[in-house]
Amino acid sequence: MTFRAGFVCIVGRPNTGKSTLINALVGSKVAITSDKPQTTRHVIRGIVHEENGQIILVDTPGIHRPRTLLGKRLNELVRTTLADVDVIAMCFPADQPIGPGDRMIGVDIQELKRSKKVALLTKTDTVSKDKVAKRLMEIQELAEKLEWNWEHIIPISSVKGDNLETLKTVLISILPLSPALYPLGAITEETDEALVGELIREAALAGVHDELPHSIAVVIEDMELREDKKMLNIQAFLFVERDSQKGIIIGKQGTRLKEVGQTARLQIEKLLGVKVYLDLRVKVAPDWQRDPKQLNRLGF
Ligand SMILES: Nc1nc2c(ncn2[C@@H]2O[C@H](COP(=O)(O)OP(=O)(O)OP(=O)(O)O)[C@@H](O)[C@H]2O)c(=O)[nH]1
Ligand SMILES: [Mg+2]
Repeated sequence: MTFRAGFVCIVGRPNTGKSTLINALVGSKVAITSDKPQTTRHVIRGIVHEENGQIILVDTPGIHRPRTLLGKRLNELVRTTLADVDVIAMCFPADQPIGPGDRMIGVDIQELKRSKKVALLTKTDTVSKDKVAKRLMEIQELAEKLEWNWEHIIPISSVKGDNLETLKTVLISILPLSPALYPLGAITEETDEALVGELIREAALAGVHDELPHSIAVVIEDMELREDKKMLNIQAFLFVERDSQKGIIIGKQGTRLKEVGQTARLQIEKLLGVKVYLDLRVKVAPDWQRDPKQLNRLGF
Protein backbone atom coordinates (compact mmCIF):
# COMPACT_ATOMS: atom_id res chain seq x y z
CA MET A 1 0.00 0.00 0.00
CA THR A 2 1.25 3.50 -0.78
CA PHE A 3 1.37 6.13 1.95
CA ARG A 4 1.02 9.86 1.40
CA ALA A 5 1.53 12.75 3.77
CA GLY A 6 1.73 16.51 3.57
CA PHE A 7 0.39 19.93 4.41
CA VAL A 8 -3.03 21.24 3.45
CA CYS A 9 -3.58 24.91 4.15
CA ILE A 10 -7.18 25.97 4.71
CA VAL A 11 -7.80 29.54 3.57
CA GLY A 12 -10.74 31.82 2.92
CA ARG A 13 -12.48 34.95 4.09
CA PRO A 14 -13.25 35.28 7.82
CA ASN A 15 -16.17 33.22 9.14
CA THR A 16 -16.25 30.74 6.25
CA GLY A 17 -15.99 27.67 8.49
CA LYS A 18 -12.26 26.89 8.28
CA SER A 19 -11.68 26.11 11.94
CA THR A 20 -14.94 24.19 12.28
CA LEU A 21 -13.83 22.03 9.36
CA ILE A 22 -10.43 21.35 10.90
CA ASN A 23 -12.01 20.26 14.18
CA ALA A 24 -14.45 18.01 12.32
CA LEU A 25 -11.69 16.35 10.29
CA VAL A 26 -9.34 15.92 13.26
CA GLY A 27 -12.24 14.72 15.41
CA SER A 28 -11.23 16.94 18.30
CA LYS A 29 -11.28 20.62 19.11
CA VAL A 30 -7.87 21.96 18.13
CA ALA A 31 -9.08 25.40 17.00
CA ILE A 32 -11.68 27.68 18.53
CA THR A 33 -14.64 28.84 16.44
CA SER A 34 -17.28 31.54 16.69
CA ASP A 35 -19.90 33.32 14.63
CA LYS A 36 -17.72 36.49 14.68
CA PRO A 37 -15.28 37.16 11.83
CA GLN A 38 -11.55 36.93 12.59
CA THR A 39 -11.73 34.37 15.34
CA THR A 40 -8.52 32.57 14.38
CA ARG A 41 -5.40 34.63 14.98
CA HIS A 42 -2.61 32.08 14.75
CA VAL A 43 -1.64 29.32 12.39
CA ILE A 44 -2.87 26.10 13.96
CA ARG A 45 -2.04 22.61 12.79
CA GLY A 46 -4.43 19.72 13.14
CA ILE A 47 -3.36 16.23 12.12
CA VAL A 48 -5.57 13.57 10.52
CA HIS A 49 -4.33 9.99 10.63
CA GLU A 50 -5.63 7.52 8.06
CA GLU A 51 -4.44 4.06 7.14
CA ASN A 52 -2.99 5.22 3.83
CA GLY A 53 -1.92 8.74 4.70
CA GLN A 54 -1.52 11.63 7.04
CA ILE A 55 -3.06 15.05 6.40
CA ILE A 56 -1.55 17.98 8.25
CA LEU A 57 -4.27 20.62 8.15
CA VAL A 58 -3.10 24.19 8.60
CA ASP A 59 -5.77 26.55 9.89
CA THR A 60 -5.22 30.23 9.11
CA PRO A 61 -6.85 33.54 10.02
CA GLY A 62 -9.47 34.68 7.51
CA ILE A 63 -8.00 36.96 4.84
CA HIS A 64 -9.75 40.34 4.87
CA ARG A 65 -9.27 44.00 4.10
CA PRO A 66 -7.25 45.06 7.15
CA ARG A 67 -8.32 47.99 9.28
CA THR A 68 -5.73 47.62 12.02
CA LEU A 69 -2.09 46.64 12.32
CA LEU A 70 -3.26 43.34 13.79
CA GLY A 71 -5.36 42.70 10.67
CA LYS A 72 -2.39 43.50 8.46
CA ARG A 73 -0.14 41.15 10.38
CA LEU A 74 -2.71 38.35 10.24
CA ASN A 75 -2.99 38.66 6.45
CA GLU A 76 0.79 38.60 6.13
CA LEU A 77 0.91 35.53 8.33
CA VAL A 78 -1.47 33.70 6.00
CA ARG A 79 0.55 34.68 2.93
CA THR A 80 3.82 33.35 4.36
CA THR A 81 2.10 30.17 5.56
CA LEU A 82 0.60 29.58 2.12
CA ALA A 83 3.91 29.73 0.36
CA ASP A 84 5.02 26.43 1.78
CA VAL A 85 2.21 23.87 1.56
CA ASP A 86 1.33 20.97 -0.75
CA VAL A 87 -2.35 21.75 -1.11
CA ILE A 88 -4.34 24.95 -0.71
CA ALA A 89 -7.99 24.38 0.18
CA MET A 90 -10.07 27.51 -0.16
CA CYS A 91 -13.41 27.75 1.66
CA PHE A 92 -16.52 29.35 0.15
CA PRO A 93 -19.59 29.45 2.40
CA ALA A 94 -22.72 28.23 0.62
CA ASP A 95 -24.87 30.86 2.29
CA GLN A 96 -22.97 33.80 0.79
CA PRO A 97 -22.28 34.93 -2.76
CA ILE A 98 -18.75 34.93 -4.07
CA GLY A 99 -17.41 38.47 -3.81
CA PRO A 100 -14.39 40.73 -4.22
CA GLY A 101 -12.84 39.27 -1.05
CA ASP A 102 -12.79 35.82 -2.66
CA ARG A 103 -11.32 37.17 -5.91
CA MET A 104 -8.55 38.87 -3.92
CA ILE A 105 -7.62 35.56 -2.30
CA GLY A 106 -7.93 33.85 -5.67
CA VAL A 107 -5.36 36.23 -7.14
CA ASP A 108 -3.06 35.54 -4.19
CA ILE A 109 -3.13 31.78 -4.54
CA GLN A 110 -2.93 31.91 -8.32
CA GLU A 111 0.74 32.80 -8.00
CA LEU A 112 1.51 29.73 -5.91
CA LYS A 113 2.14 27.34 -8.76
CA ARG A 114 3.73 24.61 -6.66
CA SER A 115 0.63 23.79 -4.63
CA LYS A 116 -2.51 22.05 -5.80
CA LYS A 117 -5.73 23.93 -5.31
CA VAL A 118 -8.99 22.57 -4.01
CA ALA A 119 -12.23 24.52 -3.49
CA LEU A 120 -14.52 23.64 -0.62
CA LEU A 121 -18.12 24.78 -0.58
CA THR A 122 -18.79 24.89 3.17
CA LYS A 123 -22.02 25.03 5.22
CA THR A 124 -24.06 23.20 2.54
CA ASP A 125 -26.60 22.34 5.25
CA THR A 126 -27.71 25.99 5.27
CA VAL A 127 -28.98 26.18 1.66
CA SER A 128 -31.07 24.28 -0.90
CA LYS A 129 -29.64 21.78 -3.41
CA ASP A 130 -30.22 24.32 -6.20
CA LYS A 131 -28.16 26.90 -4.35
CA VAL A 132 -25.36 24.38 -3.88
CA ALA A 133 -25.33 23.71 -7.63
CA LYS A 134 -25.28 27.44 -8.39
CA ARG A 135 -22.39 28.09 -6.01
CA LEU A 136 -20.36 25.22 -7.46
CA MET A 137 -20.69 26.87 -10.87
CA GLU A 138 -19.60 30.24 -9.47
CA ILE A 139 -16.53 28.64 -7.90
CA GLN A 140 -15.65 27.07 -11.24
CA GLU A 141 -16.08 30.43 -12.99
CA LEU A 142 -13.79 32.16 -10.51
CA ALA A 143 -10.95 29.81 -11.43
CA GLU A 144 -11.65 30.20 -15.14
CA LYS A 145 -11.46 33.97 -14.87
CA LEU A 146 -8.11 33.67 -13.16
CA GLU A 147 -7.03 31.10 -15.76
CA TRP A 148 -6.29 28.16 -13.55
CA ASN A 149 -8.01 25.02 -12.40
CA TRP A 150 -9.30 23.59 -9.18
CA GLU A 151 -8.00 20.06 -8.71
CA HIS A 152 -11.37 19.32 -7.09
CA ILE A 153 -14.46 21.25 -5.98
CA ILE A 154 -16.14 19.58 -3.01
CA PRO A 155 -19.34 20.57 -1.20
CA ILE A 156 -19.23 19.79 2.53
CA SER A 157 -20.97 20.39 5.82
CA SER A 158 -18.78 20.19 8.90
CA VAL A 159 -21.80 20.42 11.17
CA LYS A 160 -23.67 17.54 9.49
CA GLY A 161 -20.49 15.65 8.62
CA ASP A 162 -21.53 15.55 4.96
CA ASN A 163 -18.81 14.52 2.51
CA LEU A 164 -15.99 14.72 5.05
CA GLU A 165 -14.84 11.15 4.39
CA THR A 166 -14.74 11.91 0.67
CA LEU A 167 -12.76 15.04 1.39
CA LYS A 168 -10.16 13.09 3.39
CA THR A 169 -9.80 10.54 0.59
CA VAL A 170 -9.42 13.26 -2.03
CA LEU A 171 -6.87 15.20 0.00
CA ILE A 172 -4.72 12.13 0.60
CA SER A 173 -4.86 11.24 -3.09
CA ILE A 174 -3.20 14.54 -4.06
CA LEU A 175 -0.55 14.64 -1.30
CA PRO A 176 3.02 13.57 -2.11
CA LEU A 177 4.25 10.06 -1.42
CA SER A 178 5.88 10.36 1.98
CA PRO A 179 6.18 8.55 5.28
CA ALA A 180 4.16 9.95 8.18
CA LEU A 181 5.44 13.35 9.33
CA TYR A 182 3.95 13.24 12.82
CA PRO A 183 3.85 10.40 15.37
CA LEU A 184 0.66 8.35 15.44
CA GLY A 185 -1.91 9.89 17.73
CA ALA A 186 -0.55 13.46 17.62
CA ILE A 187 -3.42 15.77 16.74
CA THR A 188 -1.90 19.23 17.17
CA GLU A 189 1.30 21.08 17.99
CA GLU A 190 -0.39 23.63 20.19
CA THR A 191 0.91 23.79 23.74
CA ASP A 192 -1.54 23.31 26.63
CA GLU A 193 -1.03 26.96 27.50
CA ALA A 194 -1.96 28.13 24.03
CA LEU A 195 -5.05 25.89 23.95
CA VAL A 196 -6.15 27.14 27.37
CA GLY A 197 -5.77 30.77 26.30
CA GLU A 198 -7.86 30.11 23.20
CA LEU A 199 -10.62 28.36 25.16
CA ILE A 200 -10.86 31.40 27.42
CA ARG A 201 -11.03 33.69 24.39
CA GLU A 202 -13.71 31.50 22.82
CA ALA A 203 -15.82 31.72 25.98
CA ALA A 204 -15.37 35.50 26.05
CA LEU A 205 -16.36 35.86 22.35
CA ALA A 206 -19.75 34.24 22.86
CA GLY A 207 -22.38 36.90 23.42
CA VAL A 208 -20.34 40.01 22.66
CA HIS A 209 -20.97 42.19 19.62
CA ASP A 210 -19.68 44.88 17.29
CA GLU A 211 -16.02 45.75 17.71
CA LEU A 212 -15.60 44.04 21.05
CA PRO A 213 -14.72 40.54 19.76
CA HIS A 214 -11.72 41.99 17.93
CA SER A 215 -10.55 43.82 21.03
CA ILE A 216 -10.25 40.70 23.19
CA ALA A 217 -6.89 39.04 23.77
CA VAL A 218 -5.96 36.49 26.42
CA VAL A 219 -2.62 35.96 28.09
CA ILE A 220 -1.88 33.04 30.41
CA GLU A 221 0.18 34.49 33.19
CA ASP A 222 0.70 31.31 35.17
CA MET A 223 -0.31 27.67 34.94
CA GLU A 224 0.75 25.21 37.60
CA LEU A 225 -0.41 21.90 39.09
CA ARG A 226 -1.04 22.10 42.83
CA GLU A 227 1.25 20.03 45.01
CA ASP A 228 -1.34 17.30 45.50
CA LYS A 229 -1.57 17.17 41.65
CA LYS A 230 -5.37 17.21 41.91
CA MET A 231 -5.96 20.75 40.72
CA LEU A 232 -4.48 22.98 38.04
CA ASN A 233 -4.14 26.63 39.00
CA ILE A 234 -4.43 29.01 36.09
CA GLN A 235 -4.00 32.75 36.23
CA ALA A 236 -5.08 34.54 33.07
CA PHE A 237 -5.53 38.09 31.88
CA LEU A 238 -8.26 39.04 29.47
CA PHE A 239 -7.21 42.19 27.63
CA VAL A 240 -9.60 44.69 26.08
CA GLU A 241 -8.85 48.07 24.51
CA ARG A 242 -11.00 50.51 26.47
CA ASP A 243 -12.48 51.02 29.93
CA SER A 244 -16.02 50.86 28.52
CA GLN A 245 -15.25 47.40 27.11
CA LYS A 246 -13.93 46.30 30.46
CA GLY A 247 -17.32 47.12 31.96
CA ILE A 248 -19.15 45.07 29.34
CA ILE A 249 -16.90 42.05 29.77
CA ILE A 250 -17.21 42.09 33.53
CA GLY A 251 -20.97 42.68 33.48
CA LYS A 252 -23.31 43.69 36.28
CA GLN A 253 -21.68 42.72 39.56
CA GLY A 254 -19.22 40.56 37.67
CA THR A 255 -21.87 38.17 36.34
CA ARG A 256 -20.63 38.04 32.76
CA LEU A 257 -17.02 37.48 33.67
CA LYS A 258 -18.10 34.74 36.02
CA GLU A 259 -20.00 33.02 33.21
CA VAL A 260 -17.03 33.31 30.88
CA GLY A 261 -14.77 31.84 33.56
CA GLN A 262 -17.14 28.95 34.19
CA THR A 263 -17.57 28.08 30.53
CA ALA A 264 -13.83 28.24 29.95
CA ARG A 265 -13.05 26.21 33.07
CA LEU A 266 -15.33 23.35 32.02
CA GLN A 267 -13.76 23.29 28.54
CA ILE A 268 -10.25 23.30 29.99
CA GLU A 269 -11.11 20.49 32.41
CA LYS A 270 -12.50 18.46 29.51
CA LEU A 271 -9.37 19.08 27.44
CA LEU A 272 -6.75 18.40 30.11
CA GLY A 273 -8.63 15.91 32.27
CA VAL A 274 -7.85 17.65 35.54
CA LYS A 275 -9.81 19.93 37.87
CA VAL A 276 -9.06 23.60 37.24
CA TYR A 277 -9.01 26.70 39.38
CA LEU A 278 -9.19 29.68 37.04
CA ASP A 279 -8.29 33.16 38.20
CA LEU A 280 -9.42 35.42 35.35
CA ARG A 281 -8.84 39.18 35.42
CA VAL A 282 -9.67 41.89 32.92
CA LYS A 283 -7.07 44.47 31.94
CA VAL A 284 -7.09 47.38 29.51
CA ALA A 285 -4.33 47.61 26.91
CA PRO A 286 -5.32 50.81 25.08
CA ASP A 287 -5.72 50.30 21.31
CA TRP A 288 -3.51 47.21 21.33
CA GLN A 289 -4.65 46.18 17.82
CA ARG A 290 -2.92 49.25 16.38
CA ASP A 291 0.10 49.45 18.66
CA PRO A 292 3.20 47.58 17.44
CA LYS A 293 4.66 47.32 20.93
CA GLN A 294 1.51 45.89 22.47
CA LEU A 295 1.09 43.52 19.51
CA ASN A 296 4.57 42.17 20.02
CA ARG A 297 3.85 41.68 23.70
CA LEU A 298 0.67 39.79 22.92
CA GLY A 299 2.54 37.55 20.50
CA PHE A 300 1.60 38.96 17.09
N1 LIG B 1 -24.61 25.50 9.61
C1 LIG B 1 -23.28 25.40 9.57
N2 LIG B 1 -22.53 26.31 10.21
C2 LIG B 1 -21.18 26.19 10.15
C3 LIG B 1 -20.55 25.13 9.43
N3 LIG B 1 -19.22 25.29 9.54
C4 LIG B 1 -19.03 26.39 10.31
N4 LIG B 1 -20.21 26.94 10.68
C5 LIG B 1 -20.42 28.14 11.52
O1 LIG B 1 -19.81 29.26 10.91
C6 LIG B 1 -19.25 30.14 11.89
C7 LIG B 1 -17.79 30.41 11.60
O2 LIG B 1 -17.06 29.22 11.77
P1 LIG B 1 -15.47 29.23 12.00
O3 LIG B 1 -15.04 27.82 11.83
O4 LIG B 1 -15.12 29.92 13.26
O5 LIG B 1 -15.00 30.11 10.75
P2 LIG B 1 -13.51 30.52 10.34
O6 LIG B 1 -13.46 30.48 8.85
O7 LIG B 1 -12.52 29.68 11.05
O8 LIG B 1 -13.45 32.03 10.82
P3 LIG B 1 -12.13 32.94 11.13
O9 LIG B 1 -11.24 32.19 12.05
O10 LIG B 1 -12.71 34.14 11.78
O11 LIG B 1 -11.51 33.26 9.81
C8 LIG B 1 -19.48 29.46 13.25
O12 LIG B 1 -20.62 30.02 13.84
C9 LIG B 1 -19.72 28.00 12.86
O13 LIG B 1 -20.52 27.31 13.79
C10 LIG B 1 -21.40 24.17 8.77
O14 LIG B 1 -20.95 23.21 8.13
N5 LIG B 1 -22.75 24.37 8.86
MG1 LIG C 1 -11.02 30.22 12.30
